[in-house]
Amino acid sequence: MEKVLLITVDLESDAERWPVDDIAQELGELVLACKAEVVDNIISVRKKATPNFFIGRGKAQEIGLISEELGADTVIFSHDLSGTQQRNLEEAIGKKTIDRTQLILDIFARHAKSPEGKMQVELAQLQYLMPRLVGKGLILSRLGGGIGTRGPGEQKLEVDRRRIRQRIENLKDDLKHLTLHRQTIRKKRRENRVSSVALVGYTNSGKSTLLNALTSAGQIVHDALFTTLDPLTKNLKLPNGERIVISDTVGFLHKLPHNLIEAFKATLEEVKEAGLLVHVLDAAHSKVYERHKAVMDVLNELSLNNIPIITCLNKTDLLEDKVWLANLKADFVNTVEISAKERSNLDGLLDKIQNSLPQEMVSVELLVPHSKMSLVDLFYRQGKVLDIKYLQKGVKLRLNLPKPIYQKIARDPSIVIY
Ligand SMILES: Nc1nc2c(ncn2[C@@H]2O[C@H](COP(=O)(O)OP(=O)(O)OP(=O)(O)O)[C@@H](O)[C@H]2O)c(=O)[nH]1
Ligand SMILES: [Mg+2]
Repeated sequence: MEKVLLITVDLESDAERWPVDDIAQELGELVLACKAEVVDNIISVRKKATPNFFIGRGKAQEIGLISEELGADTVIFSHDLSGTQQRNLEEAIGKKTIDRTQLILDIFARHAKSPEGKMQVELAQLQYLMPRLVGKGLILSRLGGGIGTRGPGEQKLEVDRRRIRQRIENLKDDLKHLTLHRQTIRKKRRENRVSSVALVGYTNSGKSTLLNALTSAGQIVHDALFTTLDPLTKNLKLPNGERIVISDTVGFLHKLPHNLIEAFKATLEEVKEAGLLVHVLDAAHSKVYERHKAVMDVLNELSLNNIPIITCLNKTDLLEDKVWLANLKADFVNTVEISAKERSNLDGLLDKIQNSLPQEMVSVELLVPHSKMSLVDLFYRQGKVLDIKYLQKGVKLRLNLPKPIYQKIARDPSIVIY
C-alpha cells in the first residue's frame, strides 16, 4: 500500500477559510478513498502562500526529512499548487508531491465505471495537466498520476502538447455525442410530461442510499467519498399516482476543482433539467452548515439556483440531540427529516416532493365514453373545463388538467385523447 504524508496548510489569506481540523480530516478521507495509508498529517499555519515553494523552502526541506524518516512514498498538499510550486516542492522534498486536485482526480479515475465517466475524468486530468506542461515536456513523466498509477499514465504523457490538445478536443467531441443521446431520452420524457427530481448533496451524505430506498435501484453505497460518479435515473410513483423520474448524481465537495465541474457538466445536465432538487444533507455531521453552503456554492456555479429545492435532513437515526435537529429545521428552507438507511419517513419525503413539484396544468382535448361519466365531474372539480360537447359516442371536452390526473387519464384506453 502506498504510504502518504499529508500536509494540511492553514492559510490565513484564504478567502473561504475552513477550520484547519476539518481540512485535515477531509484530506485524510480523500486519501482513504484512494486506498493509501496515511503516515502522518502535518499542519502548517501560514499567513499566505509563497509563489515558489508555497510554504517556503525551509519548511519544504523539513518536510523532506520527515517524509524520509516516516518512509512516505508521496506527499500530498491540502491546497492546489501551481506548476512551479509543485516542481520546486518535489525537488526540495525529494518525493512525489501532489496537490488536492490531483488527489481528487485520482479518486474519480478509480471510481469511473461508464465509458462516459472515464472520458470525463480523462478530460479533467488533461485539462489539469495542460497549463503545467513547461519547457519541452521535461517534467511530464513526473506529473503523471497522483497516487498509484491511475493518472493518464506515463506513456500517454510522453506525447507533446499538440497531441494532448487534440486528445482534449476528441474527448469533448465524443462526450458531446453521448450528451446528445441523453438529451433524446430527456426530450421524450418532456414530451410525456414526466417530471424529474435530482438528488444533490455533499459526497457521502446518503444520496445513493436514498435512491435505493425509494426505488430499489441497486446503486453502490459506501462510507467513502465520491462513490457515485455516473448519474442513474429511475422511475418513481408519488402518493397521488403521478409518475416521475429521480436521479442520483456525483457528490459535491468544498472547493470542488474547477476542471472537474467543467468536465462533469454533461453529467450534471440531468440536474439542470430537474423540476425539483432534493438536497440530501448528513444532518448528523458536525459541519452540516459548512457542507450545505459548499453545495449551494456549486449549484450557484452551475447556475442551478433557480430550481425549487427540498432540504432533506438525512441520517436522523444517528441524532440524539433533538435541539440540533430543531435548529436545522429552523435554519434551512423546506426541510424534511428522514433516515435513508432505516427507511424512516420516506412517505413524508414523497409527500414533500409531491407538494413541491411545480404543479403543471396540461391542456388537452378528449372524449369520455358514457360509461366513464363520473370523470367529467372530477374534471370540473380539479381542472378547468373550457369547452364541452355532448356527442353520441360520449362527451368531448377541451380543458386544462393537473398533470397527475392527465397521466392517469392517458393510461385509460377507453378515453380518446386528440
Ligand atoms: N446511519 C445512517 N447512515 C446512512 C444513512 N444514509 C446513508 N448512510 C451511510 O452513509 C454512507 C454514504 O452513503 P451513500 O449513499 O454512498 O452516499 P452518497 O451521497 O451517495 O455518496 P457519494 O456517492 O460518495 O457522493 C454509507 O455508509 C451509508 O450506509 C442514514 O440515514 N443513516
Ligand atoms: Mg453515491
